[in-house]
Amino acid sequence: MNHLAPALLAAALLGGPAVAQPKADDHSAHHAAADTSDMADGEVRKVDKDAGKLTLKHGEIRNLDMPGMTMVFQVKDPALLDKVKVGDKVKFRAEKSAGSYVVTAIEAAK
Ligand SMILES: [Cu+2]
Repeated sequence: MNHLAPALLAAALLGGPAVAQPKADDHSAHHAAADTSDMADGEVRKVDKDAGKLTLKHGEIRNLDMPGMTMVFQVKDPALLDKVKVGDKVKFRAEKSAGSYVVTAIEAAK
């Protein structure tokens, strides 16, 4: 009986690639957990509170398949604009909604 244990252990280890690879391209995992690893880097270029818009010079946005550039975003909640000012380095999350890009979360980068 005992000689079977190592084989079963090996099978168990090899059978769990989903949990063994934190870098796996698993979207459901990072949507479920509101972690910040998925956030893009940016620098605030302009804040337009009246229009609810934000201009960011941003790095790659992986969830949108977008390379780095400077562009205007809408914001999901105008209160997000109170958290940042021109020149701030930020981490943010953006989503595409009805043909425009919307910042859904933003925070100052440390
Ligand atoms: Cu862009």
